[in-house]
Amino acid sequence: LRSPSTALSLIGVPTDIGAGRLGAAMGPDALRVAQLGPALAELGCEVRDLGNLAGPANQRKPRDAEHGNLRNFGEAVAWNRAVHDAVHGQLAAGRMPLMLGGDHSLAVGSISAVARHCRDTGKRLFVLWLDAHADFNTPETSPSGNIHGIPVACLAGLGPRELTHLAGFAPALGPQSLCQIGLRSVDAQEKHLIKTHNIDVFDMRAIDELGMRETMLRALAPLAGCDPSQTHLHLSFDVDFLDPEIAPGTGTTVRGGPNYREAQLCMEMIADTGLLGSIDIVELNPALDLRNQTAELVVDLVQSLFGKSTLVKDMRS
Ligand code: HAR
Ligand code: MN
Ligand code: MN
Ligand code: MN
Repeated sequence: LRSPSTALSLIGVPTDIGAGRLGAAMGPDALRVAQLGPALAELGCEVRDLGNLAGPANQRKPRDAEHGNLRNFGEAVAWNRAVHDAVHGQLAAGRMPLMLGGDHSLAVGSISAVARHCRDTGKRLFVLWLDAHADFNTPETSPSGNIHGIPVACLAGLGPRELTHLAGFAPALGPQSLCQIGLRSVDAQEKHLIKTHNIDVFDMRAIDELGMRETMLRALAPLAGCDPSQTHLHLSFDVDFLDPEIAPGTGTTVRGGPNYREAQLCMEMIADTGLLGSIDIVELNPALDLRNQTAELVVDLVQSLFGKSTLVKDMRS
């Protein structure tokens, strides 16, 4: 059970610098319009909205051979430095950072900061990555040059030094500390990297075959019995994890994702670990949404992450 006084810091990261299309920069405000802060305060969290981080504008630069053949490289590094510093600062102050993205490139900054915090404090880090995509391209394998397709590789130590070494060491994340769930659009070379790095993956085929409950039991098994004072669970939640029928407001939808009830169970089982220490909410794109329904759905799901339960016989709800 989560203590009722979780000190939560909302950090807006209004950028689409790593994405192929514009609009994710409006994600933080869409989440505020959907009342994310008040929804969590209602559950007993002590919520502080720190406002938005600042960073360079998206000039939609083409791939640049001088910068690892990536798009908007310098700008993405600047955003990630800002994210890294903000997240590390909040963790050091004993607060739980919740990133309001922003595209998924920001996870390089946030997770590298969590890794640094865990190294500072001797905690064990575990990252759950909910996504339709693996985000495990390297600059060499990336078909698009979009930096939101490479954060996992950067965290695993593959990629430009400016992104792999934000924490001051690399890799920020050992492959055994990562589990990916919901994948259904993975490039051939990403599959190869996932295999060689032995990443724990529960793709949609696995969810179809096992069901969400068994998937989550297996995904969270490495955390069974972990002491909350010595374990930090980071959730990186790409909105395109969800089926596009319920979550159209994101830039790279892929059909065949988890439905509403599967997503709720996923969140509730993460909440049940009591180990959650930081969160990214990424790839929400209000320009593609209908009446902010995707932001409202995300708020609903995040409430479940913080202990709002559909269990009837549960005193928490
Ligand atoms: N794999 C593709 C690429 O690297 C697409 C990545 C897509 N986007 C995301 N990330 N939304 O999860 O370009
Ligand atoms: Mn901590
Ligand atoms: Mn992603
Ligand atoms: Mn994705």
